[in-house]
Amino acid sequence: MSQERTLVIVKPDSIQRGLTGEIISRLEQRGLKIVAAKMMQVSRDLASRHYAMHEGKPFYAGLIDYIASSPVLVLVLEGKNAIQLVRNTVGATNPVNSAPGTIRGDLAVETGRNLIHASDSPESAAIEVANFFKDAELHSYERATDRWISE
Ligand code: IDP
Ligand code: MG
Repeated sequence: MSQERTLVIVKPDSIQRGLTGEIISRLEQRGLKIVAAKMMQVSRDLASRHYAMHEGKPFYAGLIDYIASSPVLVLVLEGKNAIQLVRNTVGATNPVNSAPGTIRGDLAVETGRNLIHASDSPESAAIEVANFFKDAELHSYERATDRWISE
């Protein structure tokens, strides 16, 4: 499997609860490389593009309110199998079902406040990264540890 890039949003509840460092730390310690990061207030327009696939669902209005309610930290993480690795570290959508050891399984209690977004496929990752970052904001670089993380 080649290198992948995936979009992570550290959602408003994570920032409000002071969990930003804890969450980034878990992803970084997994071995993933941060290739982009910014803090931003998500506009309702950007929120509706990002969550377009959920339009019409009962939770949609609340979801847009939630993601636009307070600043977020948006990251692009890179690594071999990064998309699935991050999803696994994030845990199931409903924290009631998220395994202990996952971000949601350790730090969250319900779906509407589940702390973090992560892309779910190569197709959605490509769209989501482009929704939040310009190409010039994505940094390609080598780390001295890369060969100790991937063979
Ligand atoms: P994911 O974030 O695990 O990929 P999705 O099914 O793509 O989950 O849903 C996107 C986001 O919408 C969830 O992370 C959560 O914030 C919110 N959401 C999904 N289902 C519900 C629900 O039933 N009630 C409240 N919020 C929901
Ligand atoms: Mg999703």
